[in-house]
Amino acid sequence: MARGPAGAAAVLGPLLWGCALALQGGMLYPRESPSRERKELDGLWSFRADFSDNRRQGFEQQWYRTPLRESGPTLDMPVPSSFNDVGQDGRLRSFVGWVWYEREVTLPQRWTQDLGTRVVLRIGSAHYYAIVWVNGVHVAEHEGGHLPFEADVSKLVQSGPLSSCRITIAINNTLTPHTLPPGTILYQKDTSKYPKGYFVQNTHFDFFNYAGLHRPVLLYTTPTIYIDDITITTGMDQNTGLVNYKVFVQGSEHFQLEVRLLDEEGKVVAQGTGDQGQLQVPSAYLWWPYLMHEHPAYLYSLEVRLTAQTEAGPVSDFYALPVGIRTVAVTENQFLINGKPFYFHGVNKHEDADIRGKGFDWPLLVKDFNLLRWLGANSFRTSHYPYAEEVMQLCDRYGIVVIDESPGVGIVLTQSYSNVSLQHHLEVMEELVRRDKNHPAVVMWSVANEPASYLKPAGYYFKTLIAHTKDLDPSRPVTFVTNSNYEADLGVRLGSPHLFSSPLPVFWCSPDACSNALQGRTAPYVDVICVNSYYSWYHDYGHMEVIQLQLATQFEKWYRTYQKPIIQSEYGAETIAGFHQDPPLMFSEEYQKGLLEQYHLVLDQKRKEYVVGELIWNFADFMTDQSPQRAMGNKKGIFTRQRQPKGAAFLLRERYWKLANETRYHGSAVKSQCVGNSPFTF
Ligand code: BDP
Repeated sequence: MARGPAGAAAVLGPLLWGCALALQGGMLYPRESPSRERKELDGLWSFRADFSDNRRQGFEQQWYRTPLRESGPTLDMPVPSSFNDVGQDGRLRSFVGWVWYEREVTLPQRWTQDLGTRVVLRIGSAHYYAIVWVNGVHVAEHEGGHLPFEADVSKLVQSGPLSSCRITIAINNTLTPHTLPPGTILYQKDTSKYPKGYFVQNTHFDFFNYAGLHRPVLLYTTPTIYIDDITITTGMDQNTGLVNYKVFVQGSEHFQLEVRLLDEEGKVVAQGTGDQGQLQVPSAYLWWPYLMHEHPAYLYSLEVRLTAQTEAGPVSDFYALPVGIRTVAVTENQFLINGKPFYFHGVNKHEDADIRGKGFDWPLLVKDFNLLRWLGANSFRTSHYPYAEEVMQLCDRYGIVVIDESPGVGIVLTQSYSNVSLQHHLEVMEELVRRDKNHPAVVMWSVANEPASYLKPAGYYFKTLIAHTKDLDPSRPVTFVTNSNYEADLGVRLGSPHLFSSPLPVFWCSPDACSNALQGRTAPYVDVICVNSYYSWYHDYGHMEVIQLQLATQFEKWYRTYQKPIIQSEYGAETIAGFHQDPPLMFSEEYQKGLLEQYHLVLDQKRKEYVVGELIWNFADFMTDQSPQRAMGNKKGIFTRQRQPKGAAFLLRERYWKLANETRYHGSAVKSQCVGNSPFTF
């Protein structure tokens, strides 16, 4: 959440600023339109890590006041990228504390002179805590490394003769028990073993804590009276598609709004006026997942035009939002998309690659989507944090279904269940839902991965978190991913009734589920049980013969207790590409394949009953902290970190295409997707 001025004192201490819930304003993706321009700030920035003992030198010397090069030496740092792996200095790879980024930008004259123009700085992600100055003036702070934040910098860039501005961003990657994900700083005080002041960052999750400006940074404009947010929900009434819209405007209370829905050919199929309403689309094309229909991922475009009169004359703002018409519903044993059973055959991913770490990269992204489609994968989970907005946009375009996960990974310490942590987690869900609510590809929210849900405070924590997420978005089911024993888990169990309330129609719950909830009979914390297990990997090492029994028991126990659909949300085996051993031994490609096959035998039985999905761990090998368990990272990928297939990728490909053929609802050919933007029609 973007915050007002706060002490920059949080260096390695806890980052705990209280903040009232309920976000101010929207976070629409910055798209060009006849009224909006963009200026990308990707490329080389000046960079310095603050290696001073207390990591506070940058604040003490106010590095933001003058160009960074004047306060000491700087490095060239690519944006977007993690800073860790691009250099040759080992200290930077494992650096913990504040780093400083700076960029000088030349602005178009109109932006600095036209007072009817609003200039906004948007940072796609800065991991983990960021403070931003423009021309030395504090403009924003944000906690959380995986969601965008903005600052209106109009006044600053329009206040003087300058046609350039200097953007300084200080970023701290320290994780504490109250950050998401949580972590702890361990100070080593034994001076016979460690130098004075020695500390390390410990985490409770299994991926490297890459840091920096991971996603695009840009400036964009809107008029001063502007479309601030749009919320869409969709439904079907027989063959008629329903698009419920709500438009939020800032800058004036006196304005007119017109909306038009265009099909892929650019034809207007429905229109309306006012800030909310329902558009009806006769014989609508539905948004179908990849491989479920011959024309998957049909996207309409919702064009919104705002007009207002000001003393300076008329003002218009335009925004076009891709819209997929689809429904999501959950029954006792099925996950339904557009009323048809959907089976998740997909992957878990990470934002991770050589050199750039978690830095956004178009070639990598397109390669990953080509691999997903080659594999016949119809879905993935954004394990274990929200991915870049551009990733979500490609999912919409290609029909790849998403379980959208928060950075709630590694919640295992009692302190991480405190009110401070819960409040921050609630805010993160607000930011996530605000950003991703309009993506048809997103069919479920996951609030966490493998928390210590057997701890006492977990029940209240997850009940509150899930109820809040449902309040934010009553149109999608909510889950969290568990690896607990079904009896010990306090987060998944049945709880007190939660009534679904929304100004817009509720589409996701089946009539029975809704009426049960309304009668107060059952109101589960989660709507779908997502369970991770690593049989014959983290225990019973090497004994693949136990998998079938253990997996069947796992499914039966969960299902008989809760009568909810189940997704096998992780399973897999560490595999070093090129290691071969037959009969299979752990770490060989043969072992990975053998283990998957054992899982598949049980999945094939249970998917006829209540299992609604299987997501392999992991799509690709990825970097982790160093430990004796990890040989240069986690190697459970079916692709290497360089995206080359291991043997298991071919096995999975065969399976996924077979599953797709069995579960396809309509047609066979997959239409290639047009990914261009159509011109505005207003
Ligand atoms: C699971 C975690 C995942 C790990 C995986 C593993 O959810 O983040 O990477 O185990 O150990 O429990 O490979």
